[in-house]
Amino acid sequence: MQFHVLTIFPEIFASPLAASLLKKAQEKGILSCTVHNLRDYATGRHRAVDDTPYGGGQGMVMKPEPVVAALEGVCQSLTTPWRIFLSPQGKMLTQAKVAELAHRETLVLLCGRYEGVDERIRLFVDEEISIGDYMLSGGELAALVVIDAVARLVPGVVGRHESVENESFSHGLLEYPHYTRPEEFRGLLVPDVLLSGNHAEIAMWRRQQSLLRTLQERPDLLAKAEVTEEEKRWLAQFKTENSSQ
Ligand code: 9D3
Repeated sequence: MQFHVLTIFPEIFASPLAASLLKKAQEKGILSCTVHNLRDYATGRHRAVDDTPYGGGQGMVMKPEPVVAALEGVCQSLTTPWRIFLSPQGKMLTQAKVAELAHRETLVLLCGRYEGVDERIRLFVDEEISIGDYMLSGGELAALVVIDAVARLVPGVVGRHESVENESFSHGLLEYPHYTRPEEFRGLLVPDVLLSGNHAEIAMWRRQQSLLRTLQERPDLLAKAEVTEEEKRWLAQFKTENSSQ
Protein backbone atom coordinates (compact mmCIF):
# COMPACT_ATOMS: atom_id res chain seq x y z
CA MET A 1 0.00 0.00 0.00
CA GLN A 2 1.23 3.46 -0.94
CA PHE A 3 0.52 6.73 0.83
CA HIS A 4 1.40 10.07 -0.73
CA VAL A 5 0.97 13.19 1.39
CA LEU A 6 0.76 16.75 0.06
CA THR A 7 1.55 19.37 2.71
CA ILE A 8 3.32 22.66 3.38
CA PHE A 9 4.69 21.11 6.61
CA PRO A 10 6.45 17.87 5.60
CA GLU A 11 8.47 17.91 8.86
CA ILE A 12 5.32 17.06 10.84
CA PHE A 13 5.40 13.57 9.30
CA ALA A 14 9.01 12.65 10.10
CA SER A 15 8.66 11.28 13.66
CA PRO A 16 5.30 9.47 13.39
CA LEU A 17 6.46 7.66 10.24
CA ALA A 18 9.84 6.77 11.76
CA ALA A 19 8.55 4.95 14.85
CA SER A 20 6.90 1.68 15.83
CA LEU A 21 4.45 -0.03 13.54
CA LEU A 22 4.63 2.37 10.58
CA LYS A 23 8.42 2.26 10.59
CA LYS A 24 8.48 -1.55 10.65
CA ALA A 25 5.88 -1.84 7.90
CA GLN A 26 7.91 0.49 5.67
CA GLU A 27 11.09 -1.48 6.39
CA LYS A 28 9.27 -4.70 5.44
CA GLY A 29 8.16 -3.07 2.19
CA ILE A 30 4.46 -3.60 2.94
CA LEU A 31 3.91 0.12 3.14
CA SER A 32 5.43 3.22 1.58
CA CYS A 33 4.82 6.81 2.64
CA THR A 34 6.05 9.68 0.49
CA VAL A 35 5.65 13.24 1.73
CA HIS A 36 5.56 15.97 -0.92
CA ASN A 37 6.11 19.64 -0.15
CA LEU A 38 3.36 21.75 -1.73
CA ARG A 39 5.80 24.68 -1.88
CA ASP A 40 7.84 22.74 -4.48
CA TYR A 41 4.86 23.15 -6.82
CA ALA A 42 4.50 26.88 -6.24
CA THR A 43 5.76 29.28 -8.89
CA GLY A 44 6.79 32.91 -8.73
CA ARG A 45 9.52 34.68 -6.84
CA HIS A 46 8.00 34.03 -3.41
CA ARG A 47 6.73 30.48 -4.05
CA ALA A 48 3.51 31.53 -2.33
CA VAL A 49 0.96 28.80 -1.57
CA ASP A 50 -1.56 31.20 0.00
CA ASP A 51 -3.23 34.50 -0.83
CA THR A 52 -5.80 36.91 0.61
CA PRO A 53 -9.49 35.98 0.33
CA TYR A 54 -11.64 37.52 -2.40
CA GLY A 55 -14.42 39.50 -0.73
CA GLY A 56 -12.16 40.31 2.18
CA GLY A 57 -11.98 38.83 5.66
CA GLN A 58 -9.50 37.40 8.14
CA GLY A 59 -6.54 35.20 7.29
CA MET A 60 -5.27 33.58 4.13
CA VAL A 61 -6.60 31.02 1.65
CA MET A 62 -4.61 28.21 -0.01
CA LYS A 63 -4.12 28.97 -3.69
CA PRO A 64 -5.46 26.47 -6.24
CA GLU A 65 -2.49 26.43 -8.68
CA PRO A 66 0.22 24.82 -6.48
CA VAL A 67 -2.26 22.36 -4.92
CA VAL A 68 -3.65 21.18 -8.25
CA ALA A 69 -0.16 21.11 -9.80
CA ALA A 70 0.97 18.89 -6.89
CA LEU A 71 -2.10 16.61 -7.15
CA GLU A 72 -1.56 16.19 -10.91
CA GLY A 73 2.22 15.89 -10.66
CA VAL A 74 2.08 13.20 -7.98
CA CYS A 75 -0.88 11.28 -9.46
CA GLN A 76 0.62 11.26 -12.97
CA SER A 77 3.03 8.45 -12.06
CA LEU A 78 0.49 6.41 -10.03
CA THR A 79 -1.80 3.72 -11.43
CA THR A 80 -4.96 4.04 -9.32
CA PRO A 81 -4.60 7.01 -6.98
CA TRP A 82 -7.50 7.79 -4.62
CA ARG A 83 -7.34 11.47 -3.67
CA ILE A 84 -8.50 12.45 -0.19
CA PHE A 85 -8.74 16.02 1.09
CA LEU A 86 -8.51 16.24 4.89
CA SER A 87 -10.98 18.96 5.79
CA PRO A 88 -13.31 19.97 8.64
CA GLN A 89 -16.14 19.86 6.06
CA GLY A 90 -15.47 16.22 5.19
CA LYS A 91 -17.39 13.08 6.14
CA MET A 92 -16.38 11.86 9.58
CA LEU A 93 -13.83 9.02 9.59
CA THR A 94 -15.19 5.72 10.95
CA GLN A 95 -13.68 2.24 11.21
CA ALA A 96 -15.93 1.24 8.28
CA LYS A 97 -14.42 4.01 6.14
CA VAL A 98 -10.93 2.98 7.29
CA ALA A 99 -11.64 -0.61 6.19
CA GLU A 100 -12.88 0.64 2.81
CA LEU A 101 -9.73 2.75 2.29
CA ALA A 102 -7.51 -0.20 3.22
CA HIS A 103 -8.67 -1.96 0.03
CA ARG A 104 -7.19 0.79 -2.14
CA GLU A 105 -3.71 0.52 -3.61
CA THR A 106 -2.66 4.18 -3.38
CA LEU A 107 -3.99 6.96 -1.19
CA VAL A 108 -3.08 10.58 -1.89
CA LEU A 109 -3.71 12.73 1.18
CA LEU A 110 -4.04 16.48 0.69
CA CYS A 111 -3.57 18.57 3.85
CA GLY A 112 -5.07 22.04 4.02
CA ARG A 113 -3.72 24.92 6.11
CA TYR A 114 -4.67 28.56 6.72
CA GLU A 115 -8.31 29.62 7.10
CA GLY A 116 -9.21 27.31 4.25
CA VAL A 117 -8.50 26.30 0.67
CA ASP A 118 -9.82 27.83 -2.53
CA GLU A 119 -13.22 26.20 -3.14
CA ARG A 120 -12.21 25.05 -6.65
CA ILE A 121 -9.65 22.60 -5.18
CA ARG A 122 -12.56 20.37 -4.09
CA LEU A 123 -13.21 19.49 -7.76
CA PHE A 124 -9.78 17.83 -8.00
CA VAL A 125 -10.15 15.27 -5.19
CA ASP A 126 -12.24 12.08 -4.84
CA GLU A 127 -13.44 12.56 -1.29
CA GLU A 128 -13.22 14.81 1.73
CA ILE A 129 -12.62 13.41 5.22
CA SER A 130 -12.74 14.94 8.71
CA ILE A 131 -11.53 13.07 11.80
CA GLY A 132 -14.05 14.61 14.18
CA ASP A 133 -15.82 17.68 15.45
CA TYR A 134 -12.95 19.60 17.00
CA MET A 135 -10.63 22.20 15.51
CA LEU A 136 -7.13 21.30 14.33
CA SER A 137 -4.56 23.69 12.89
CA GLY A 138 -4.45 21.86 9.58
CA GLY A 139 -4.94 18.52 7.86
CA GLU A 140 -1.54 17.03 8.79
CA LEU A 141 -2.48 15.31 12.06
CA ALA A 142 -5.69 14.10 10.43
CA ALA A 143 -3.66 12.59 7.57
CA LEU A 144 -1.47 10.79 10.12
CA VAL A 145 -4.60 9.41 11.80
CA VAL A 146 -5.80 8.07 8.43
CA ILE A 147 -2.37 6.55 7.68
CA ASP A 148 -2.14 4.87 11.09
CA ALA A 149 -5.69 3.51 11.09
CA VAL A 150 -5.55 2.27 7.48
CA ALA A 151 -2.04 0.79 7.78
CA ARG A 152 -3.16 -1.42 10.69
CA LEU A 153 -5.58 -3.18 8.34
CA VAL A 154 -3.00 -3.85 5.62
CA PRO A 155 -2.03 -7.55 5.84
CA GLY A 156 1.32 -8.00 7.60
CA VAL A 157 1.48 -4.57 9.24
CA VAL A 158 0.04 -5.73 12.57
CA GLY A 159 1.13 -9.09 13.98
CA ARG A 160 -1.33 -11.99 14.16
CA HIS A 161 -1.41 -11.57 17.94
CA GLU A 162 -2.65 -7.97 17.94
CA SER A 163 -5.00 -8.38 14.98
CA VAL A 164 -7.38 -10.26 17.30
CA GLU A 165 -7.82 -6.98 19.17
CA ASN A 166 -8.69 -5.43 15.83
CA GLU A 167 -11.46 -7.95 15.41
CA SER A 168 -12.91 -7.30 18.86
CA PHE A 169 -13.17 -3.60 18.04
CA SER A 170 -15.19 -4.34 14.94
CA HIS A 171 -17.58 -6.47 17.02
CA GLY A 172 -18.60 -3.04 18.23
CA LEU A 173 -18.06 -3.35 21.99
CA LEU A 174 -15.51 -1.67 24.25
CA GLU A 175 -12.57 -3.71 25.49
CA TYR A 176 -12.68 -5.64 28.75
CA PRO A 177 -10.26 -4.54 31.54
CA HIS A 178 -6.66 -5.74 31.29
CA TYR A 179 -4.29 -6.57 34.16
CA THR A 180 -0.68 -7.62 34.48
CA ARG A 181 1.72 -8.13 37.41
CA PRO A 182 1.80 -7.35 40.28
CA GLU A 183 -1.25 -9.11 41.75
CA GLU A 184 -1.59 -6.23 44.23
CA PHE A 185 -0.71 -2.63 43.35
CA ARG A 186 -1.20 0.07 46.02
CA GLY A 187 -3.88 -2.08 47.63
CA LEU A 188 -5.67 -2.63 44.29
CA LEU A 189 -6.19 -6.31 43.49
CA VAL A 190 -6.42 -8.19 40.21
CA PRO A 191 -9.91 -9.79 39.94
CA ASP A 192 -9.79 -13.37 41.29
CA VAL A 193 -11.33 -14.87 38.16
CA LEU A 194 -8.24 -13.88 36.12
CA LEU A 195 -6.00 -15.85 38.50
CA SER A 196 -8.31 -18.89 38.55
CA GLY A 197 -6.97 -20.56 35.41
CA ASN A 198 -10.57 -21.33 34.42
CA HIS A 199 -10.56 -20.23 30.79
CA ALA A 200 -14.30 -20.59 30.25
CA GLU A 201 -15.04 -18.43 33.28
CA ILE A 202 -12.41 -15.87 32.24
CA ALA A 203 -13.93 -15.63 28.75
CA MET A 204 -17.40 -15.15 30.23
CA TRP A 205 -16.18 -12.49 32.70
CA ARG A 206 -14.41 -10.58 29.92
CA ARG A 207 -17.47 -10.66 27.69
CA GLN A 208 -19.67 -9.40 30.55
CA GLN A 209 -17.17 -6.63 31.37
CA SER A 210 -17.19 -5.57 27.70
CA LEU A 211 -20.97 -5.46 27.68
CA LEU A 212 -21.18 -3.53 30.98
CA ARG A 213 -18.51 -1.03 29.97
CA THR A 214 -20.22 -0.40 26.69
CA LEU A 215 -23.55 0.07 28.46
CA GLN A 216 -21.98 2.52 30.90
CA GLU A 217 -19.57 4.48 28.66
CA ARG A 218 -20.91 4.13 25.11
CA PRO A 219 -24.54 2.91 25.15
CA ASP A 220 -24.86 4.25 21.57
CA LEU A 221 -22.58 1.40 20.41
CA LEU A 222 -24.91 -1.35 21.68
CA ALA A 223 -27.46 -0.80 18.90
CA LYS A 224 -24.95 -1.85 16.22
CA ALA A 225 -22.84 -4.32 18.25
CA GLU A 226 -22.91 -8.09 17.82
CA VAL A 227 -24.84 -9.01 20.96
CA THR A 228 -26.85 -12.24 21.38
CA GLU A 229 -30.47 -12.32 22.58
CA GLU A 230 -29.29 -13.91 25.83
CA GLU A 231 -26.77 -11.08 26.36
CA LYS A 232 -29.47 -8.48 25.65
CA ARG A 233 -31.68 -10.07 28.32
CA TRP A 234 -28.74 -10.15 30.75
CA LEU A 235 -28.00 -6.45 30.12
CA ALA A 236 -31.68 -5.49 30.45
CA GLN A 237 -31.82 -7.27 33.79
CA PHE A 238 -28.62 -5.56 34.90
CA LYS A 239 -30.12 -2.19 33.94
CA THR A 240 -33.27 -2.71 36.05
CA GLU A 241 -31.29 -4.04 39.02
CA ASN A 242 -29.02 -0.95 38.93
CA SER A 243 -31.51 1.69 37.79
CA SER A 244 -31.38 3.43 41.20
CA GLN A 245 -27.59 4.11 40.84
C1 9D3 B 1 -10.11 29.34 12.00
C2 9D3 B 1 -10.83 28.80 10.83
N1 9D3 B 1 -11.99 28.00 11.18
C3 9D3 B 1 -13.18 28.86 11.27
C4 9D3 B 1 -14.06 28.42 12.37
C5 9D3 B 1 -12.25 26.99 10.18
C6 9D3 B 1 -11.15 26.00 10.11
C7 9D3 B 1 -10.30 25.95 9.02
C8 9D3 B 1 -9.27 25.03 8.98
C9 9D3 B 1 -10.94 25.10 11.15
C10 9D3 B 1 -9.91 24.19 11.10
C11 9D3 B 1 -9.07 24.17 10.03
C12 9D3 B 1 -7.94 23.21 9.97
N2 9D3 B 1 -8.43 21.82 10.12
C13 9D3 B 1 -8.24 20.91 9.20
O1 9D3 B 1 -7.61 21.18 8.20
C14 9D3 B 1 -8.80 19.58 9.40
C15 9D3 B 1 -9.59 19.05 10.47
C16 9D3 B 1 -10.09 19.61 11.67
O2 9D3 B 1 -9.88 20.79 12.03
N3 9D3 B 1 -10.84 18.80 12.48
C17 9D3 B 1 -11.12 17.51 12.19
N4 9D3 B 1 -10.69 16.96 11.07
C18 9D3 B 1 -9.93 17.72 10.23
S1 9D3 B 1 -9.31 17.20 8.79
C19 9D3 B 1 -8.59 18.63 8.44
